[in-house]
Amino acid sequence: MKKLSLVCIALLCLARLNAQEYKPSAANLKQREWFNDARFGMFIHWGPFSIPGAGEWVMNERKVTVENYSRLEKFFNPIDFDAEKWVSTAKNAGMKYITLITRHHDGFSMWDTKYSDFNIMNTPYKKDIVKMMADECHKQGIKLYLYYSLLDWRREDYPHETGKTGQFSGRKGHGDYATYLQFMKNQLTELLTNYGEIGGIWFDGHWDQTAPEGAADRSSRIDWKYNEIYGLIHRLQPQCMIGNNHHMTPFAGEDFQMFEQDLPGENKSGLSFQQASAHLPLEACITINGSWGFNLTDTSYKSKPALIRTLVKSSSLGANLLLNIGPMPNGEIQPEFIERLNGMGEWLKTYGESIYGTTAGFVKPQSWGSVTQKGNKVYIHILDPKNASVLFDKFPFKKITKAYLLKDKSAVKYSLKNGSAAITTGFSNTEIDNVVVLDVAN
Ligand code: JFZ
Repeated sequence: MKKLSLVCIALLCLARLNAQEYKPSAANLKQREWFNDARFGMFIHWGPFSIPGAGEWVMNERKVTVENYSRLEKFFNPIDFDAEKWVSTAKNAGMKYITLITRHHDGFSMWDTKYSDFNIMNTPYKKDIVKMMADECHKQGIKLYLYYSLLDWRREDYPHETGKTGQFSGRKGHGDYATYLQFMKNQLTELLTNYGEIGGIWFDGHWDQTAPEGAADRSSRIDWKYNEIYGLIHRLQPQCMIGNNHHMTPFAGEDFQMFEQDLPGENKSGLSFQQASAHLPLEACITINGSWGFNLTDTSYKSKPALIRTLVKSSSLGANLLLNIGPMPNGEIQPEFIERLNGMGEWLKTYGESIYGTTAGFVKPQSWGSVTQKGNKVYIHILDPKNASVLFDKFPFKKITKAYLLKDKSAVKYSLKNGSAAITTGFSNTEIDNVVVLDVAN
């Protein structure tokens, strides 16, 4: 009996260890570093859901049955899609990677998959979007990350009975997670085998099986068996970073942490009660208007200055900004998005030094602006130009050897006494961000 319980305890410990112990490979750590330096990426929400022009949740929101939704397959014919244009748009915006929807909750696969008929090859378009994007990204030196939904509003084997969403799709059968899991593994194997190097997989949909964000108990109603999914991904492509938009503390096996419509540590969306990880790379995904997928009536576009300030603020919190576009059903990106992206790229030509490769500032964002750092340089981003000066009570460096505007290198007045630093600003201009560079030493 005693022996048996000892064996049980040993087995339990082993199981715990297995669940918790995850040692990222050297290639993975290197990719995380690259990601941390990248700071700016493009999220692309696109697929047959773009056709109704009502966002990517249209199937659920309009209570469209699987049968009726399937009609979209015959309409999806994005004749104006041009991978070269999309990737250069991202590149011109100063973005370093693209996160592309491969399969959203509606279950449509944007690539030539053997495991579902509801895919791009069965549309009039008949061309593998993921392949075209992967080839072009590799050609232009942009890393490709893939969004993959864990939740499916269409498949019978997805555990839909316990799902929070997808209840109006007309499914009658019983979910069967074992076959659904195998399906996901098969599809992920395709994505990680046929499209060259993939920067990461961006999972989403876990929350379909939990109480809402903010609830005390967010445990999942199903066991997703992430160790099997994550193990497969890291085996196929060790550098491939795994992130999961579960809005919780990262699980073992995950390589970055994302925040949805929020900067880390803020919870304006009501989706981000989780704390920012102290050691994993962070990413904030944000929309340009209020929608992820193309929305014909959503004209609430954030201004270029607002978007630039969000990029600055996320950098100052040590996070990447994954800025979303929802291209139109014909494959074109709407002019309001292009205009803002180009504007951000222009700004980054001058100010990129204070964004790329930086780490979080020694202080959190303040009412006047925020701070990023790189080596012996501290970048003070004065986002509110009304401020006459900026004070740091506990300046963490012993010396400031020089202070100047990043824009034109013109000198800026400063003082450093008894550990307190003051930067005289008082810029009477309308700059989006007056970046003051401090050369510091210890
Ligand atoms: C998820 C997706 O549902 C959405 O379509 C988009 O892809 C975004 C990036 O990620 O957003 C969510 C996730 C959870 C909830 C709402 C939107 N939720 O729990 O209410």
